[in-house]
Amino acid sequence: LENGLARTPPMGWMHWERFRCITDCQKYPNECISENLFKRTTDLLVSEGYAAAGYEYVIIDDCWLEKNRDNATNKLVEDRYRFPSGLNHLADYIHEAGLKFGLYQDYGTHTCAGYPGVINHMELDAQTFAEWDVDYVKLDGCYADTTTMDAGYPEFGRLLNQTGRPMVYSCSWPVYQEYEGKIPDYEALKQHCNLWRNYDDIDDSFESVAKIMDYFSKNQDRIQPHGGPGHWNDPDMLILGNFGLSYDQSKLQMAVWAILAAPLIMSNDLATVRPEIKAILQNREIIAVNQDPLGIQGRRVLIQKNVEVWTRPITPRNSAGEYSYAVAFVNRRTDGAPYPISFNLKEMGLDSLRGYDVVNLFEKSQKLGVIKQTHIFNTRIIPNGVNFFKFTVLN
Ligand code: A2G
Repeated sequence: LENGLARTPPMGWMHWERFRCITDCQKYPNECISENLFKRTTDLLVSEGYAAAGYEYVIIDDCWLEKNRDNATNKLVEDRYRFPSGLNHLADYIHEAGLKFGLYQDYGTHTCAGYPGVINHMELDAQTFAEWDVDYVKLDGCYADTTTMDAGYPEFGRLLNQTGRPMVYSCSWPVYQEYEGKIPDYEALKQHCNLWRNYDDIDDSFESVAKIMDYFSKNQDRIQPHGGPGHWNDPDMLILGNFGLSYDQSKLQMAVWAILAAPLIMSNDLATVRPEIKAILQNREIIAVNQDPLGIQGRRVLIQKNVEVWTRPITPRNSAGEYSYAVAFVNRRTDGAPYPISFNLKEMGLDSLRGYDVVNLFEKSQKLGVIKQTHIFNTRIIPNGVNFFKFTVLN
C-alpha cells in the first residue's frame, strides 16, 4: 500500500502470542489485557533499549473490547474495567514515549475471541480509530464471508485513508482465503495493505517456527516476489523471550525473520526477557539486515543433508550493481554434534567475481576476511541452530 508508511518492515510489540485472551485481572494482574500491560510494555520498550533499536509500534491484539457496542452511538467501546482511562489516554501515553499505537479489529461479525467486529460499521469504526489516534490497524478475518474479502478489505482501507490519519494497515485476508483453498491475489494485497498474514498463527514452540519457515520456503515462488517497501509478507510475531525456544532456536528465528524481511513484532513479557535473548532482539546488524532499504525478501536457496541455506540480497551494492548478501545456514538436523557443511559461493547465488568481505552477525569479532566466488565456504552448525553471516560485495 503506497500510503508512505512501512517503507521497511514494521517493528514493535503485540500481546497475542504471549498474553492471548487473559481477561481476569484479579487472578493475573500482570498478564491481563489491560492498559497496565500496555503502559508497562511502553515503559520497558524505552528503558530496556528496544525503542532505540527500532521497535516502535505498541499493538493491542484481540480482547480489548466490551462485548457490545455503545447502545446509543453504535461505537466500539473498550473494556471499561481493563482500560478505565480510555484508549485516547493510552494513545497519549504511548505517543509521549515516542512510540506508536496499534489496535486489532476483525472484518467479520466478531473477532476470533468473540468480541464485536467491524462488518456493517466500517465507516464508523475507521472514524473511531482515527479519533483514538491509532497509527496501525490489524484487521483479522474470523466470522467473515471470505468471498467478500476481496472487496471488503480494500473498502476498510479506503475508509481508514479517508479519515486523513496515516495508519499502517495489516490484513489477515490471505490466510483465511488459503484455508478455503483459494490462492490470494497478491497484486491486490500489495495495492491495499502494508502487510498481510500468509499463514497459521505462531505458537510458543520451535515446531511452530519451523512449520512457518517450511510454508514460506515451499511457497516462496509465489510469495517472495511480493514483499517490498510499503507491502510485506508477515510470518507472524517474534516469540523469543518466552518459554518455548532455546537460546540457539531464538537466534534462528531472528535470523530467518531478518532474511524474510518480516515485520519484527515481538510478543513476550519484556520484564522477564533474559539478557542474552534481549541481545539477540537488539542485535543492530541483524536489525539492519531486516530493515535493509532495498526491501528485497530473501529465499531458501539450497538444502543439503537437512541443512538449509537462506539468502537475502542487501546493500551495499558495488559499482557493477552487484548485491551484498545476508546468508543464514540453518541446521534442521537433530543428531548431536555441530554439523560441518561446505558450499562454494556460486552455488549459493553469490557470483560476483570481485569477492565478498564476510563477518559473522552473531559474533561480531569473528571476521572471516575476503572470500572469492570460487572458494569453498565451510561452516559447522549446531543442531537446531543457525550461523548467520553478512557477505559484503567488494567494489
Ligand atoms: O486471532 C487470529 O487467530 C489472528 N490470526 C491472531 O493473530 C490473533 O489476532 C487472534 C486473536 O483472537 C490472524 O490474523 C491470521
